[in-house]
Amino acid sequence: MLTFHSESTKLRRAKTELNEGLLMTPFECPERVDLVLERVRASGLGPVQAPTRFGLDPVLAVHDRDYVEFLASCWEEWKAAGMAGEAIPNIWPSRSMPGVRIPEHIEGRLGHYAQTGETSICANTFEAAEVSKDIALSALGHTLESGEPSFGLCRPPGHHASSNQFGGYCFFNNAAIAAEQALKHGHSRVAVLDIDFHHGNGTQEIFYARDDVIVVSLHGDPLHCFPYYLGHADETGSGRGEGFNVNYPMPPGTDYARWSAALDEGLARIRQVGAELLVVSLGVDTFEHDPISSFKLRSDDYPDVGRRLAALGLPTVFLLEGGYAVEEIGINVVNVLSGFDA
Ligand code: SP5
Ligand code: ZN
Repeated sequence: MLTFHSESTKLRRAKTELNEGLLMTPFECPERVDLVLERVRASGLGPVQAPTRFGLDPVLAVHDRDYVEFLASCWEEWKAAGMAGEAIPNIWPSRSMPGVRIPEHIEGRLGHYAQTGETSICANTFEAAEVSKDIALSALGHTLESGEPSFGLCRPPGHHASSNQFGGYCFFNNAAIAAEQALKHGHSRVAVLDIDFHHGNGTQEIFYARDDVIVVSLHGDPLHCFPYYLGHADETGSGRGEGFNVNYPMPPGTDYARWSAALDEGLARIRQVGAELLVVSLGVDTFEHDPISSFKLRSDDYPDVGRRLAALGLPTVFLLEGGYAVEEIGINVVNVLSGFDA
């Protein structure tokens, strides 16, 4: 399998993440890329290739222009306003003051475009997000041309990013951008399968009213897990999209037996609707030792995940989402990919 990678994904190196009431070194750190790449190389998965550039048009196909412009200028505006640290949102248009007017001050605009407060914007965040979606689009391009699977070593991740908000370490929704491009290329139905521990709320929002992209997500029950406010089983899509959003929330402590049963159901639905291409939002924060998650998947469960995905028989693009701070991130990612290739 071909891997797409760029050192430029490491341009974003945030210093702060608000976690458990403390400003900590972010879980979503550049070292993640090195750990995965090291394992890709060591395992003989296949060649590693640099992405090509695609510009912002494919981004604007899923994200609002004002949101993209905000991301492009946020850090410079934040510094120009004399702020000492990184751009951390701390005020939102909340239920009691629903905002329709976008403020001018960067502090107010930051809250307008943010879902969450843990993700700070720092130097080169926009540049890294651009490279990350170029990796996704390059991987998609390879799979479209060859029919062969590909792996985009994306960073920052994407699945929490909605049409107009960042959060959960995500800025551009790489999987949504790739799915949308696959449709432009001529496919009539694409599946996004999200196996990151966290619900892919951004991907869900982007395609919620549509039937040309089916979104299936397996994740920690939002009653107990980030992103808390979306990801319930009764969120099934709207209008013509009804039935094309499928959520499998599972409780903390979920092991591979339970998780893989949900996976099989999700795969059956993807098969049933006749999807022609599969985009996998590949998070390995389902791992038993992940520092911010609570599922119990083990390293030797992951090859079987890859085998089950391969059995669908679809052209497949894997895009990295979450998976944190442990040596095993590389092992677990490559276990899925090698299981698929086997
Ligand atoms: C792409 C992705 O996986 N994003 C996840 C973002 C989650 N950020 C908030 C994490 C909150 C963790 N709280 C941990 C409590 C554990 N004791
Ligand atoms: Zn995650």
